[in-house]
Amino acid sequence: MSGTSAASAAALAAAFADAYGHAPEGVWRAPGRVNLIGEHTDYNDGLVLPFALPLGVSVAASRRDDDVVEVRSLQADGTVTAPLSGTPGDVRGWAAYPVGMARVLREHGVGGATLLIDSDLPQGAGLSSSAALECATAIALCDLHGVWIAPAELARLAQRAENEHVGVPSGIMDQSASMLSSAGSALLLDCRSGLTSNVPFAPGEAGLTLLVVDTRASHELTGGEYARRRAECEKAAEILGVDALRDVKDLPAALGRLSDPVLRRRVQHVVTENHRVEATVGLLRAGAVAEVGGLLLASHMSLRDQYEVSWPEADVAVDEAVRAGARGGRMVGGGFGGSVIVLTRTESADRVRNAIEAAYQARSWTPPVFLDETAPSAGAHRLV
Ligand code: GAF
Repeated sequence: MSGTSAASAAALAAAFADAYGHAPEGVWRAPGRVNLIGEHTDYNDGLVLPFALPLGVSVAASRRDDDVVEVRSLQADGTVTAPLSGTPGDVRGWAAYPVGMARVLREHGVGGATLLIDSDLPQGAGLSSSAALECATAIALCDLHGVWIAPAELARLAQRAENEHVGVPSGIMDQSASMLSSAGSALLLDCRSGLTSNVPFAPGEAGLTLLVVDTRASHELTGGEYARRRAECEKAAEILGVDALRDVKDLPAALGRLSDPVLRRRVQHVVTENHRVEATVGLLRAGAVAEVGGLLLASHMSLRDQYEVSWPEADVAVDEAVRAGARGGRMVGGGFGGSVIVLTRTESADRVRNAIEAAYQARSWTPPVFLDETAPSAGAHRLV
């Protein structure tokens, strides 16, 4: 039932009353995201350019005064009740995100709550359903308890909840996109300084469409590959004597100093990806949206060949899209499953979709799902 309308908020409030026997005090919502470009750069102190989707997570909630958080979800069975004083690992699965968030916020004077969660984000599609869940919970809890925390700081606390209470060493991109995005723009975030700037992104005005394709190969950050990439980047930075790969200024010289070919490939990706973010921002600000397609494609090839995080369904979707006339495309998110974006002229969008579907069918893969709504949307906010 999720959605941004007052009607869907009212429906969630009614479901809360059914579930718990009293009305909620409000309904809050936080979006999922697509990352236009800047992949695996956030934990290297680099640049990212995500935007928020119209899809997201809504939370109906009411305060409690017993330092307990009680959560239910319309997408899962059962109720999870956990003390705010609990320890990481004592709650597992989807409930670890809202419970972890509540526990982190407890240090800031936020108390317990009863929550009912609803999501219209596809699970495992790499569109940041976890960050949306954390951020919707965060703004609900802060509002309920009258605690004001700046949105950028809330994004950092949400990242901490995921790192410490779920055990996923994610960077700051997804929570920032969910908290800080504005409608009609992508969010340029400098992950070192925390500075942000809105970059207008309206492909429709240029006769273009950005397709978001769920490849139906499920994405999981809890697997070891994401943590391994982070460790490889930290090792390379240490060998190169820099705080983070963001600081590599002379790429050929840096590559010459690394004897391990794996580390060379990782550094090559991170350094060139930061350049691609800067180039994308320049093109968007100059009104040259169509030219971004080549950078998306370069990003995809770098993620596939240098960073080695792509997957067959993503590679086929991008290849077929380009063959059918798209301007470019790339995998988004952590990798090993999830979604792909494709930038195409609107008049070619059907041909591109058909080409991807036909390629999947020819391989007997689960059909891809094309998201209907992909317009850059507002960050986390209260619905009612
Ligand atoms: C995942 C992480 F959560 C982000 O922090 C980011 O590192 C991304 O993978 C890769 O760019 O979404």
